[in-house]
Amino acid sequence: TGKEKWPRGDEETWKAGLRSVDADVNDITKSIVHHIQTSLARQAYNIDNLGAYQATALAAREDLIINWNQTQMTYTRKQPKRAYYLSLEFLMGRTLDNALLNLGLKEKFETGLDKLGFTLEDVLDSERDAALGNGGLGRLAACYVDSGATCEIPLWGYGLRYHYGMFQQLIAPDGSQLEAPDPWLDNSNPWEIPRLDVTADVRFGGHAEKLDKGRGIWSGGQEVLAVAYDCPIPGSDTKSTNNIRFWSARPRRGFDLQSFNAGDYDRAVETSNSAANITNVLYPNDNHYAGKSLRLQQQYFWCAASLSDIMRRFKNTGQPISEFPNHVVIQLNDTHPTLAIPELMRILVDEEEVPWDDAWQIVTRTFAFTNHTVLPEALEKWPVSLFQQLLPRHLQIIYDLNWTFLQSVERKFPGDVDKMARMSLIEEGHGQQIRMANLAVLGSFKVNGVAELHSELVRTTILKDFVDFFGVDKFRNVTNGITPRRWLDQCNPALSNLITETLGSRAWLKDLYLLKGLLEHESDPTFQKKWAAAKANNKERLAKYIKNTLGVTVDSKAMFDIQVKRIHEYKRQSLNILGVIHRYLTIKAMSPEERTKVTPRVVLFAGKAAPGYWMAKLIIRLIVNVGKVINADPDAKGILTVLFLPDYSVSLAELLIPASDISEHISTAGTEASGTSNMKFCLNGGLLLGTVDGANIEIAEEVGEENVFFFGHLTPAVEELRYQHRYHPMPVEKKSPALAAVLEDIMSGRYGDASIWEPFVNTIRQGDYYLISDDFDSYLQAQKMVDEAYTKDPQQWIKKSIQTTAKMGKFSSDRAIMTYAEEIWNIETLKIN
Ligand code: NTF
Repeated sequence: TGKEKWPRGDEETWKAGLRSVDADVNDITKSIVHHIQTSLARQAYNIDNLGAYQATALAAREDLIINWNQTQMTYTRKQPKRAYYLSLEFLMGRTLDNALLNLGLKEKFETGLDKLGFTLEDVLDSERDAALGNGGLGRLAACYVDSGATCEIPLWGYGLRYHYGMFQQLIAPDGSQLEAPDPWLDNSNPWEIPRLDVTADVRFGGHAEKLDKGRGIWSGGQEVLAVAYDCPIPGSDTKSTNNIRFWSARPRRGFDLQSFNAGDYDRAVETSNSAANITNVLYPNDNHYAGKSLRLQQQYFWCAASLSDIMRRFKNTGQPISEFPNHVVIQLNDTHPTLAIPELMRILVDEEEVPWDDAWQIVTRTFAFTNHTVLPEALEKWPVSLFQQLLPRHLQIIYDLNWTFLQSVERKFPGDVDKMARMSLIEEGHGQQIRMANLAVLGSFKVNGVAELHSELVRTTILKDFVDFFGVDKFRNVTNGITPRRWLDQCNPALSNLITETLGSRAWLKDLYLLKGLLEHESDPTFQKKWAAAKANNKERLAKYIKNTLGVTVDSKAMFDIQVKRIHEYKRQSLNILGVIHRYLTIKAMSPEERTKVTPRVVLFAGKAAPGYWMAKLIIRLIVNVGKVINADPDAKGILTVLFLPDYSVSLAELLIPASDISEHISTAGTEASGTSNMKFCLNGGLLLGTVDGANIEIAEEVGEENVFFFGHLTPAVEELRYQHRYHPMPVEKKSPALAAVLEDIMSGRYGDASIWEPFVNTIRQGDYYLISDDFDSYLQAQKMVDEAYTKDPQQWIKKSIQTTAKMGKFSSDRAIMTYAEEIWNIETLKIN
């Protein structure tokens, strides 16, 4: 109303003390110098780039916090329905550049830093990535919170504050991946605000007792303290600033005093260590379930702390508990947070004394679940024995839910015991296991996949029984998206400036469909030239990085062909490197005269392999060693360069993606749920070479089939082909002589002893689960078309590039987050003044 009473002290004095929100360059330099002096205890004589970064971040953070406060106060006053995104991974990358752009303060900071004797570029480069995620799933969460704030949706993230993020990747002299820890908090993190006042107690172990009417009591065991660290998430060109709350584990009462007094110092320290261990490290598996007890502890710790926080906030509204689902919606990012379902049940039934059936109504109106993979090896199943030990009360609740659930399945499909067995929350057999996906579906009101094809596969394969039971309306699609702020404006200033200059404003950054306006200019030679110049500029920037880090000179005039993503057999980096060897053999067989007609290529790979994924590591080793041979061969000089760039990260992606002419997204059909880097490359005007899989399909629909290079078998063929491989195998020599020659070349010892590569070659010769041999020839054909399109008509290529960018509007994460808000969360936007 504006007439509310000032809550404390003298209003004028308070207001005079508030920091100004429209800072000029002078305010900014003052603030930076102030932080250099009083936060870092340094001065002009002993400040370096890292220090300048820290002071700059602290200065920018002030603006974020002012907006953050305003946003949170508005939420508290207006009590909108709020959405919570529970994700074990937030792959944030760097923050400073993004914050300055979103605040609209980048230029002023640049000028200010210049006056203080620093370049903004060096300062930005001093920031260390926050790598609290593995790959697509974690980066998606980061894009979604960016869009939530930008679209002014009351959306918070909840995650874990790992002390060690994604490991650092080193490449040994023999080409193998080595892992080093990533102690990312060592230089302190200016973007987090420790909330030592915001805590939750989380219990593990002990015993559970059942009372009447489904209620229970859980006691004993060990309590761990969760402490909140808040990370402000600014929207673009709005005050709306949301939050990710990261939990950190601490021992409940310092040392275990009893053991301490008994003189058992070691044991005392051990207990305290074990509590803090919970948030020590991110599990480095992508699309793979490993079943580690500490991981289950992480999941429960995070779910319990987040729900207690959400419940406390809900109770502050003064609403009756039955209103909970009208105020709160919780999105489960994959099955990792599924424990939130029995945990909310436990809180409602055991603590709030809500009758069991009413509680289940509340729970099933609160949660929605996103599935991100159909790969069977990624499905989470926890041993019942582990639950018995760590979460005895939750086990009881799950058994009770399952009992009622299976009865209703029996009523709907009488006598279908196979169906019951498949749908049960418990998998029987050598040691019972809890199926987290089944529990997530049962406890959620909506379930979605992340691209059209993937959502259809979810409905017709892994969750078919549940579709039959609940009806198809519960199962939706929300195609993934990416934030155009980071993935074009921030990472590609050359192109972003050209687009803004051409369209006449920056509005496209918040309404990506406006890029369509570029089509008007696609045939304008001046515009085409500028477009090509932006790409050339980005390729030179990358070439410089490669020179500085690997000492290798690459020709920035060559075609840049890039495949960057986690190393996984289903993503088929193997297909790419086999194709490279084929290209190399072809070049070797040419006369010097013929070689002058070859389209020069630089083939770049980057990505991490899970430390326990032996075959993925072998594939890295092969790529590195093939690169060594080719790059040293005078016959290939100037026409083929192959490099593996170590330690792929968000920051490295920001350098690579704007520099691609073509990028590869070549998964076996039906295996890549969506992919999101495909969207990033296309948004930056790189063309796509891919299989008919995941979001590639929708990208082709948008940009036009004529602008993508598709190849390979389609999803429906995959099962049949695998069957043939098993029961009617055909030798590679017969199926693809080209591939046979490549495998033979590998086994010749050219890239190192054959015994090293034999296990890899055998995966293709025997079984070939990912259908390399089936897709190899059509892959080569597609590559040939890429070569021809690039060389024969460069102007046409530029036009394709312009058209691709112009038609990528659909893939903004703003569209995706608005779809969640409108179709799943039933939530409204809220303007912050
Ligand atoms: C990944 N899934 C998928 O493999 C990608 O295709 C997709 O783009 C991203 O999710 C985001 O939706 C996973 O990381 C996981 F964990 F589900 F396997």
